[in-house]
Amino acid sequence: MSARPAILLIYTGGTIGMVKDYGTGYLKPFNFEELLRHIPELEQLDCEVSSISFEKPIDSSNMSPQYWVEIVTIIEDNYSRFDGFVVLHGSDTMSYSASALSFMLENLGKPVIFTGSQLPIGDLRTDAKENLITSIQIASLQKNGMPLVQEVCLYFEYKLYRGNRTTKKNAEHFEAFDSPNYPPLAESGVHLKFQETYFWKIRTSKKKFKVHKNMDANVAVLRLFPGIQKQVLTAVLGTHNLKVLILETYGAGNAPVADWFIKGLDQAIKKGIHVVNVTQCLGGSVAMGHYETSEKLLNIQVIDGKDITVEAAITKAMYLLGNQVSNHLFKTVFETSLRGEMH
Ligand code: ASN
Repeated sequence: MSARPAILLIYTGGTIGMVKDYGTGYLKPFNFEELLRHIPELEQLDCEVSSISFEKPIDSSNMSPQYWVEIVTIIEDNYSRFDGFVVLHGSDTMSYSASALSFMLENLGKPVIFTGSQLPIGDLRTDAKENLITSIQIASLQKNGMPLVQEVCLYFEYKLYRGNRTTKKNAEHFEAFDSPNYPPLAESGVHLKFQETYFWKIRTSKKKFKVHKNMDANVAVLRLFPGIQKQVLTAVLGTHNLKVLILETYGAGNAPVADWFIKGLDQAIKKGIHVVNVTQCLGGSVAMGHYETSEKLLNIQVIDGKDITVEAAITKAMYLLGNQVSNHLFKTVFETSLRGEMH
């Protein structure tokens, strides 16, 4: 290891590196060298910054599990040579990617910090510089010769969050993310203040780093709404090869008690489809059995998503399916916190 921490910047795309196409008026990604040209401040940081870019940077609305594999492979190939990683990513699906990587990188002993921006780096009022510079600083911090942060995080607008606890909450404000069920790991003001008691590293530090690349995307999400029709449920559950259905329920995990609804789910579960109960509320937790309207879900063995975000639930499902967790263990493993994604 070099005396100055070595940080690898991984550029995937997103608004941070976009320019306006004057022909069409749309924002589209441009190349990484261009992006770096806008941040001469990087030279002043007390670490060695190297970079690697997707061959074709993407708007993160085009994100997919194949790209997650590309990112984790870059991290795997460079793991021993770098002290920390900063992933530049579009904000639209950043919470999905940060959640996915938290599962794909098991026993991570180094920081992987996702960041991006709401305005392109070339814009006068950009939020990109602060986000990027502070992310690199956080990634380079050491304590007793070890990286201070040893988990997948998301840094945006002065706050460092556990990545798999975040959700994008605003398309306009610079404060685009929230972590409704878990406190920020750090806040950046005049000083960078860390809340180390909330860090995840304690449970992982002694075990060997392992990268998982099989993500099985045979999952679906169904958000309940008053008036939902039977044929909608039937159509979703009839999806070819469906293995996990994430059910976005009301409040503390409540759902209609109508026969067609419960029977439909029950039959699907008996056929081997896993149904996960996640609340559509921004904050708080599922508490199955608390109300009569969730007791039936409990009885038919619906999985308790507790206080997990939908983003983390989807990517956790893909990860568990990809790792071929057996059908009879799936519920127990899903209900266990693997990377601090649920209580
Ligand atoms: N559409 C952009 C993206 O997610 C939004 C952003 O980065 N602010 O790539």
